[in-house]
Amino acid sequence: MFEKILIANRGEIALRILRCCRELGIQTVAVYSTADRDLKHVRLADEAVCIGPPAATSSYLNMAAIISAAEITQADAIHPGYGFLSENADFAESVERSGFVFIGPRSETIRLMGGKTTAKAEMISAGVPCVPGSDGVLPDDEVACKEIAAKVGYPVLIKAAAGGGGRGMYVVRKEEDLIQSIGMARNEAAQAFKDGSVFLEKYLEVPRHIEIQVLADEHGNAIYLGERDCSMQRRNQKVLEEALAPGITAAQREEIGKLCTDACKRIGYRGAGTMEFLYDHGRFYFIEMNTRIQVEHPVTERVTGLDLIREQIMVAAGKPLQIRQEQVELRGHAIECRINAEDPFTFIPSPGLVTGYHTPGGPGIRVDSHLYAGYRVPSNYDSMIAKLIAYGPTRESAIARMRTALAEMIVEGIKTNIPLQRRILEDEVFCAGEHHIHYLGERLEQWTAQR
Ligand code: MV4
Repeated sequence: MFEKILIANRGEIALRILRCCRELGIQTVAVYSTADRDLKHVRLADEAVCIGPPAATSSYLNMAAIISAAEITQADAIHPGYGFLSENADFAESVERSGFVFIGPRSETIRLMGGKTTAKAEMISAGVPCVPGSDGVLPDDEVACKEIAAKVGYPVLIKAAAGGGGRGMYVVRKEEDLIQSIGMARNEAAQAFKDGSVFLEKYLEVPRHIEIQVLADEHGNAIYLGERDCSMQRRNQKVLEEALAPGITAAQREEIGKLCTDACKRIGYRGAGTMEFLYDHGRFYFIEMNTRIQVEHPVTERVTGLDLIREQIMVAAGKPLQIRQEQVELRGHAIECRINAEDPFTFIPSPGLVTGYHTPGGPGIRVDSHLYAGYRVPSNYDSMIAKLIAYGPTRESAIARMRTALAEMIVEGIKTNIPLQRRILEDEVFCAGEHHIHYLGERLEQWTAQR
């Protein structure tokens, strides 16, 4: 087992990883920017190394600085958390070449899954259902593009092959707009990702966003840990996630789960991963794979009883998975509310000094947060300050516990989105489990108009 792990992240996930290392008897190295000297995990870590100024590009995205910190402290492995360098294949490769273990898949796997068309081609080969669309990237020939779109059927969605996070996507509803939209998508992709390749898919108008959690080791074992519904989002930022997804049957789960683990075995996947799907009219369509631990992993931990960070570390150390698929029991329902330092209705970030902080508790409540009274939320990073997770034997009981927890939680000195989360928990469409990816955006327009 590793003796020392460097945590290449900040905030709640850095603390989450640190706690796991403590439990496993592994020494920890925190790396931090000059804006983050007072982070809770920096104080708790066995060693801490300052890696640069506040701007993420100069610190948490500075590969050389992080690898130097690992060398100086003689760490064995690097845990990248989520965001920052977690899905950067070049970073994973540098980590490997410098003689450290990257806690995640092999760099080649990250590269393969990082390309949307390459990932999709792998999934098609593995028999995983995908959204109908172009066979790989679109050609330059305009007539050929029109033929492809006509065959797929309008509306179509143009996406960047190298992209992520929904940038540079264009919905095209009729042939006369196709070529112009492809041109705009190419320009945006070339700008943002230094690669202007685009592909197209049938546009699904009102899908749900459901993702399957997988875990694989380097000995050819792979298991699925049920799904999460992440449809409650705004501008590609998830707001609330839950496990399991409302309305998905055990038979559907087993079918899609098996396909996902087969795909993992095919590509020699290692570690924790998430296959993202759009769910529409009772069917799953693969869109992307995330090769990192995700923000919303606690809801899966709660319904499975597993510690996903622990599993990531074990698998990265070369240990075979100790759990077989038949032993995975999915029990009850878990909901996560992301608590952000922002205005609850304008979404304008609200960094600053936390003057008072009280966390909720009681049965089925978990709070993952690095906050404490006296902590100053810096303006340089993501505004998420806490994750509130409520569990109950049923979805209704998890909702009831989450309402109680949100009412109990106090964060003073800064604005938070707790009032927004409380409204969502009272929303009849959410409570019926009938929301989709565009629901929150639409509902917010109504709430804003009412004010
Ligand atoms: C789609 C789609 C509809 N049809 N693909 C957005 C981000 C990227 N990860 C994939 N995305 C979408 N792909 C087809 N063929 C709608 C979206 C989409 C979306 C997906 C998941 C979660 C939130 C979303 C918000 C807007 C659009």
